[in-house]
Amino acid sequence: MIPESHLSLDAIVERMTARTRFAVIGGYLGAGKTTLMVGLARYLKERHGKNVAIITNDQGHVLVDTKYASEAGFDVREVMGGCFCSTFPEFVRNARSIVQTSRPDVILAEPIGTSTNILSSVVEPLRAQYPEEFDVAPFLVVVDATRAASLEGSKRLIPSHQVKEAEVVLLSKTDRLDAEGLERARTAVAALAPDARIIPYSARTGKGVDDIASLTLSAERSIKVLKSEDHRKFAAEKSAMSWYSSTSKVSPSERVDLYDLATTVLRAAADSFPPDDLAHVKVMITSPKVGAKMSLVADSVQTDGVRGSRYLGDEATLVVNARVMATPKRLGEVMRGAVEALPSKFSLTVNDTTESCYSPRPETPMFISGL
Ligand SMILES: Nc1nc2c(ncn2[C@@H]2O[C@H](COP(=O)(O)OP(=O)(O)OP(=O)(O)O)[C@@H](O)[C@H]2O)c(=O)[nH]1
Ligand SMILES: [Mg+2]
Repeated sequence: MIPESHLSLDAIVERMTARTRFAVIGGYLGAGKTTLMVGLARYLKERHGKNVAIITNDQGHVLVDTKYASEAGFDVREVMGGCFCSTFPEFVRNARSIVQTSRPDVILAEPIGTSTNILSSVVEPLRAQYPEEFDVAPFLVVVDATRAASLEGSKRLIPSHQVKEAEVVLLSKTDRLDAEGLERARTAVAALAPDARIIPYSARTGKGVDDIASLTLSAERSIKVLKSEDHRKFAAEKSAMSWYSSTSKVSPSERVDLYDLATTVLRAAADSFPPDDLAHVKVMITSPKVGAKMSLVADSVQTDGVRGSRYLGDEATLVVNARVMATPKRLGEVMRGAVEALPSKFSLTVNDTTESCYSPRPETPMFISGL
């Protein structure tokens, strides 16, 4: 972006009164929302010179997603304490504050992965109530292409409901599928959202990211109207899931392999719960010199990013976020146990751990259309 000191007065006024392009990127836990937001933000900055800001959302405590996006160098705001739908004023306050402080060309916002009725309770109110401030892009929903075929006939209501809300479906992880698998994923998505455009992409290879960037920068607006589903319908599914988040200080006495450290925590989750119940477990380790982030989604462990060397020699912060179909008691025991057991497996101490573990309270959406 051209610095304000190099612009004419007219250009400064235009920039100050211009509406900010706004894209809400929904989709289920582990689908690939944060990876896409950070990749897209980088792409828009490097290829198009655009300044991008990010809003993350969760129930509470320290978020791996926020740390990951901040480490990538973007202005990030967190909306905590529940879904954007029940914290809408805070969501808008954050968006306005970002506009004031970093004047982004684009804001990308990620609702919690179990969010429902995002089109009617967030995207619609945003475009209807703030038309002079925000230019709202079609509602984008990320769907994990490797799991799309199982949407049909699944007992779970939330993932397929999210697809039905989409104006554009972004099919992620296509690098892990052959042509036949991709076709199956497309067919499954089209059956749920016949009116939605489908853009397959891979955050790994970059394929398709240019199409998403073009859409993000286009003048295309969100127009879809969809009757809200009764949010009580999803309550049991949401409350069957627990949220664990913790931060700890990790001090190695000898150098420790970051992959081994992160994998040990993920392995404890993988060994304790069936893959279908493991929505998303994330581990991030950061110190001034090094950083690593790894994730477990169902039975798939992936390294999402590394900074510096793969060995940790100095004091670091360890953040663990786990979203699992289990009771808070059981999830807490497993994840706390995994962190507490680290000193018995590596030459390090773990101190100052803070944690939260609970099943989210039912949400109260502020705007419900057509119930
Ligand atoms: N192979 C592959 N992996 C991907 C792709 N996109 C995301 N991932 C991986 O999928 C996992 C989950 O990605 P996230 O971006 O954290 O998913 P999310 O939707 O933000 O998840 P929540 O915040 O839990 O709702 C990570 O291990 C990513 O590296 C992709 O296109 N290809
Ligand atoms: Mg995320």
